[in-house]
Amino acid sequence: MGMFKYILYLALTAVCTAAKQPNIVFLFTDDHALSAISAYGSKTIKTPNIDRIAEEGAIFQNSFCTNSICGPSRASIMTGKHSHLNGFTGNLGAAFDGHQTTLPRLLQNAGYQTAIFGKWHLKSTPVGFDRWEIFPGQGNYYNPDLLQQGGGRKRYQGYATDIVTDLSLKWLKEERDPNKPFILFCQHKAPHRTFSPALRHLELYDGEDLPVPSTFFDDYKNRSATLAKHAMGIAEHMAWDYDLKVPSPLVKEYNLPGRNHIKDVEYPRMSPEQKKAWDKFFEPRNRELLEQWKAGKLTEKDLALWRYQRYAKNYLRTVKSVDENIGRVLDYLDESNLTENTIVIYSSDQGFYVGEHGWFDKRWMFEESLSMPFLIRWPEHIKPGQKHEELIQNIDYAPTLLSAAGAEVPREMQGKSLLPLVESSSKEWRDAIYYAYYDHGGEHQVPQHDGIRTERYKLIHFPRSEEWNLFDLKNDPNELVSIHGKDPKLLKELQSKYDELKKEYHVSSATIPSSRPQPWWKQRHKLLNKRTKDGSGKAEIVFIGDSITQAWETHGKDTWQKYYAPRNAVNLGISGDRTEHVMWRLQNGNFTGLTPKVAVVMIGTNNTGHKMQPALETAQGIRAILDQIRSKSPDTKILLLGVFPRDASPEGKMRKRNEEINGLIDDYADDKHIFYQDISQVFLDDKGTLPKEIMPDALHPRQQGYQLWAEAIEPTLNKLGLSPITK
Ligand code: SGN
Ligand code: CA
Repeated sequence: MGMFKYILYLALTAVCTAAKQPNIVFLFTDDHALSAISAYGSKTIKTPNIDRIAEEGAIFQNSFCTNSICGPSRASIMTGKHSHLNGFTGNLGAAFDGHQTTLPRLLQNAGYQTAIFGKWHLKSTPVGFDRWEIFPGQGNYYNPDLLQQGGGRKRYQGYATDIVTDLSLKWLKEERDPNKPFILFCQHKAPHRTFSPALRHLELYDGEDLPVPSTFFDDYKNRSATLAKHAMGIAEHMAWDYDLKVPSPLVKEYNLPGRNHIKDVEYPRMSPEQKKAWDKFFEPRNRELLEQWKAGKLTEKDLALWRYQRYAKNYLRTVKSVDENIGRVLDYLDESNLTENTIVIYSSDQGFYVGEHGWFDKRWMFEESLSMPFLIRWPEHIKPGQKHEELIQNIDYAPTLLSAAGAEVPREMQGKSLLPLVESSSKEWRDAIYYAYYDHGGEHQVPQHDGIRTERYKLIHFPRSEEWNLFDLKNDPNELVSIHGKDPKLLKELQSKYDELKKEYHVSSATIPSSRPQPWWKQRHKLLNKRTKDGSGKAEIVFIGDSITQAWETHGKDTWQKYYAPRNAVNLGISGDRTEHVMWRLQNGNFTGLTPKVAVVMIGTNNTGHKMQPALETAQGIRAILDQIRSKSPDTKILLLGVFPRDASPEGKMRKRNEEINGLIDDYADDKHIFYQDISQVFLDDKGTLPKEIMPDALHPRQQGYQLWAEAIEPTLNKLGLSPITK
């Protein structure tokens, strides 16, 4: 081949390779601890199929979640953003807004077919998937129901992990278009609570004792006082029947001490044959325990250890089914010649405690639950056998996959592509990650906290008890002694890193849903919930905001009567609210069931007035509110108003800050769902001053101000579908 031809050949291969988008198989589980994967050095289980992904690709030893709980972790994966920006801060909050910028939607735009099977758990209907079939909520292990794309649900006979794999393989083999690249999210329930194994794995570990973690009898000393208040102890908080498979009647009959407050939900779903096999295994083993207890042979400590063994074995048995099913998917890729150009990832929404600190569950920022497994294989691009130490996070997944697909990574995504690490062993990387948990209290009594982890240290802040904890992971890998008081210099250093990261990720109070403590506020929130309920199906227009909105009830009353009462309008304003309070209200009933044609949003001036919050933070709070309304009522058109002017003089600091906010939020208009209007001018005189007759305190409009407001937005409301008011 001549030189010219050779260069042409090289160029053509480059073009062809670049154009060949990889397929993606995202294998995902719920609550899978690193301690239960042999590639991560498990002492208790062999997971040859998961390990195979690491052997033929790369494994990340320092892989973490943004927020150690199900929905939030999944939302971070979908959006490439931390919880406070994607709006899904906790399982207890609002549904995920799938209309924001997400990985599946962007991949669809890049020509991909997208499918998801199994656990979704983001409350809203999946957006951006050509094909989906998902568990309602947490889903079940035995004979599970799956929500159907066309509506309704379907019950499958069998074990969930097998069924989710069957559906995934069926889609790969028979349903997708073989000429297009695809992403498949194959998402299992296992090994989540209630830790119910497949029948074929019941005998695994039978008659053996698993090693007990060295921290099993943790005394919770030398760390935050909140630790001892947990409700996730294997000994104290697991239920005999529900978690440990010792049926309630037996517990009562033998007077077994310990919680027995919930009944197993899986057993009643089983077929007679399944029940028979289940009982055949558990009954004699339960009897043995009960007889020993009756004979006075067991101490409390013995019972705690028995509970640990029963729990850990069942947990690991469910992992066994995951590993086998991953083997099935890898085999299929081999058989169909897809292996070379398919990215395979194995990960789980967070880690888990399998006895460490005496616990089950997750949430705390300790290593066991902060960690996420992350293994990636892509034979065409990733040299096999790589072990990585970089600090990675679930916000990195979307940028990684988008880059691999040749799609642009939107600037709003906060993660970074991992491809430079695995393809070219780049050394440029972050030196710390930020973590935040928001579901304060709740089922397992874990307090709100956030913090950072560097290669060697972990700093945790507990805002409600105003405590700091600091761990040296090198000398204290089990995180048993906080050294925050012993090394003030180090504490300070890490605190400034913490501040730096919070700034970098735009963590601010403005986007974190918060309630207010005053009784009158709670009272009014309840009243607004009632208005919401009364207005559902009737209200054509809803106003959301702070005191300026609330005062439609006083100064604006006459105008309201004329313009909005005939449209069954609902006023959702509360005096003194900032963006974070409105978010909390929206998550707690203040919009549920409302489907107005238009929602008018005007909020943010208290973020300025109370704390001179940076404009970008307030704007992000406003964005989060828009997302919430969108997810609650997708057909409602939102009229976002520029924050009203404050400070009499155009040179006023707060005036300028509000203008800065408006300069950011006008971008949120897509003129499809969100419309923006700045009516500031109608309040100002020709010098830009706020006249006293209109806003005597240079913040709250008087009667005339409300009339001007209504007149200014009326044409817009008409354009958005409200019939003109008959005067
Ligand atoms: C359920 C579990 C909890 C678990 C949460 C969150 N209780 O509420 O033990 O912490 O899910 O898990 S259960 O009685 O319903 O099993 S998550 O994985 O969805 O975040
Ligand atoms: Ca989970």
